[in-house]
Amino acid sequence: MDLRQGIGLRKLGKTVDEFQQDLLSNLYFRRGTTVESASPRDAYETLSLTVRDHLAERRARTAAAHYASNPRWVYYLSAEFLLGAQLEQNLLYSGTGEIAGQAVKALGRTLEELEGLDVEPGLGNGGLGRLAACLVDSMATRDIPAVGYGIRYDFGIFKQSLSDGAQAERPDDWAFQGNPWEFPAPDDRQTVGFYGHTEPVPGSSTRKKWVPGEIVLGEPSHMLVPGYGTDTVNIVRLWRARGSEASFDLSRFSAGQYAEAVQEAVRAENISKVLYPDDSTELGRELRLKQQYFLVSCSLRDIIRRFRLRNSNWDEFAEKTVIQLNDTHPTIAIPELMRLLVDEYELEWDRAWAITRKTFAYTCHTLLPEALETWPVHVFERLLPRHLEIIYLINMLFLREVEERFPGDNDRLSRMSIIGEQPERRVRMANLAVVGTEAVNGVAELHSKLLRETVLNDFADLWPAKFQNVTNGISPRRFVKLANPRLSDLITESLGDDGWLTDLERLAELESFAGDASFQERWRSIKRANKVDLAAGDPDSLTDVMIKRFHEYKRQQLKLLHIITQYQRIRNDPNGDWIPRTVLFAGKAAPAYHAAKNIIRLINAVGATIAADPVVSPYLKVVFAENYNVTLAEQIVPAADLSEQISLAGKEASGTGNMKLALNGALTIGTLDGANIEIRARVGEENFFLFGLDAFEAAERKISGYRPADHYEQDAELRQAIDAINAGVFGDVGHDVAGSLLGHDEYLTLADYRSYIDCQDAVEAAWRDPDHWTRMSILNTAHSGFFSADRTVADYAARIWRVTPVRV
Ligand code: HBZ
Repeated sequence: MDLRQGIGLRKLGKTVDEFQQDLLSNLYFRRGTTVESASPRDAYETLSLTVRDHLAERRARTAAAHYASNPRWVYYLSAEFLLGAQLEQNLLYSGTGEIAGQAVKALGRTLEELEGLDVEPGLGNGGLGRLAACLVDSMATRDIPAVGYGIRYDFGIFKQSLSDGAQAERPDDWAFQGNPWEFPAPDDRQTVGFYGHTEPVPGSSTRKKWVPGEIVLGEPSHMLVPGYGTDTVNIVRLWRARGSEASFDLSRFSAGQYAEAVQEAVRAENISKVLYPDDSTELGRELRLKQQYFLVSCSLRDIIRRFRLRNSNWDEFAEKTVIQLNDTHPTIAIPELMRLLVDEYELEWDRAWAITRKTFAYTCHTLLPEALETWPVHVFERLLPRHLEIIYLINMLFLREVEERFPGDNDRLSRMSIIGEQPERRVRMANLAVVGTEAVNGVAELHSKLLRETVLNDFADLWPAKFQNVTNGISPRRFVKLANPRLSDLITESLGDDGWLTDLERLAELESFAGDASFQERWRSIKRANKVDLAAGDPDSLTDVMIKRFHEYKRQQLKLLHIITQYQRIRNDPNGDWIPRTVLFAGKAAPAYHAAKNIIRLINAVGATIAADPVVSPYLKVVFAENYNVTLAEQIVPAADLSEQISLAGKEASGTGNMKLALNGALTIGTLDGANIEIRARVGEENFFLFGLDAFEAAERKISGYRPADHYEQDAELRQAIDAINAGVFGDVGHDVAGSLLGHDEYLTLADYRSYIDCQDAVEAAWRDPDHWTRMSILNTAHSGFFSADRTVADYAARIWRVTPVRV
């Protein structure tokens, strides 16, 4: 029987009755229960499976179309995917939302209730992980044959709560009750080696035999990634580590040594146990390197398996395959592909190297030196002995190339070497990623420029054409349509159709409504209704949001100084004409990042002091929303009036929250950093609140001997704010924060304080004129269409991947 005939049995475009029949059949046969005894969880699982069936049918047709056309593939390798909640998205992308809403009544439930049971897989830290999710969404939407590869962590990013104003962490056992969106694929299991030694291969100078000392199984499952407005359904394949059968020691178990009997299996399974919660520092833990190699080894073998389904000539590999490395985390893929080609498939080194270099591309997401990954050579050597040998050979040949171009320039050689020598020998993953790829990109214009001119300057000298910019983007489906249905309806009504959802530049058509009084009135009432839904504070107050990971470079402490200044101003003049403001913070700090956690404590202490103050509390409220994640972002973003993007210029690679907020009509107060620059250029200088040093001035300030105390001494309001912290006005927390500001102030918070405060005053002046503010808000939405991830993906496709879409 032709399997593809069977697929037609489940026809699409169902009526409510048919959908209801499917629900009941799934409830009986897949969930094994009845309407009468179904729990809410049963109903949720049943609905999810029914919606999933619609996508599975499209998935089957996509796979068939891809197989038939043997296309060039994009493989997106990422240690993180922050996919967000699935049910609401899949209802939208499968077009079943309306009938499902009717049909679930048969189960005695509402859609909202069941959506509330959908748990988001928190398999990422922040921007980098969410970017991966937005890009796979847009690849499917643009019909690009693509697979995302990642790790199926048992525990995602920790759950954050506040305990006496301090961050507390709990594990995130996200799939504890099962995950209806996931398809196990046990047939595609892989085995991965670690440790051991290498042996020479007789008659070959480059080939080696690696004899691993530990073997781990990689079990794949996948989540569906539907495109919007097209039939394509791609997948994200996630690997989970398992002990092999041999890792269970039956004889020890029989002897009553239960812990010892499973210790090898436990070791294996620990590889995919938990996501590392550090987003901008590298701890250099061996388990982390193990995770990275586990992801890479499983994924590359899978990619090769897929290649060989339709192809046999290795010279076509790089034509049929492009592998995008999401930061350096999967960079061991470069020596791993060399190992597979040279040692296992017996290609000549030069041929293998030509293929490898043409296959990979690398995206860098940072400029912070402490975020650039390096591994001690001795750790690498123990865990991946063959890979280290390959890296040495790659490095030797590469340095020979550099020496030819820049004879006698030994400083350059040591800067560019893949192996750093000081203070200990380390493998520099960014250098390896640049040497082993065809293209390197930053994630916003300024970031890409600074990469070329600073961190990767030597490499840009050698290979100028390799360096590109691809400005980040976000999914307009998730972050406008789903997050902000009221605004979406108004946009669709005003533009005449919903084509903007896949052609976001069409939002520019809103410009003609920007000055229209009745349109403005509707715009304002939508924002107000979104604030009522969020219920964070008075919906008529200026809702000022700072939502992102806590990090000193992002400068939540600068926002805090503004809050304290405002508090003191109101106290000094209780009868002043103050503008009510709700300041909403949300974000997690890495559990070991004490300075960031101190800032969280101080925010909550200041918030409590203000709440208890009858003079100030009518005008100022500080809210800390716990456990920031994709779902919470979808609730906060539509309600924001003001978007805080206040990192020290030159430190935030791009930012993507800035794009989500601008698209939803928040005005930005921000520095000339990351994508803020591009947002400002598009929405117009007059519709953006700019302050602070630029990246060049900031760098100069540091070089010329920055003294934060100068600002403290010269600015009375700043001094009063810091003195209040030190005097214990907000309790006994805050000494550390104040101490680090006055001590070294690594991120020039005090240098930007005055400019920031004055800019906030300009924000309030603008807020006093609602028509003016609303006009600016509309223009922000109208001119942010560029920041669709569909555009980002089109850029990658045209300039880096060189792939063409395949229509299903
Ligand atoms: O990537 C972020 C950048 O800070 C942000 O500016 C940019 O918009 C975004 C997408 O390009 N970087 C991260 O989110 N980085 C991480 O989450 C990270 C995670 C694990 C690490 C290092 C960094 O080991």
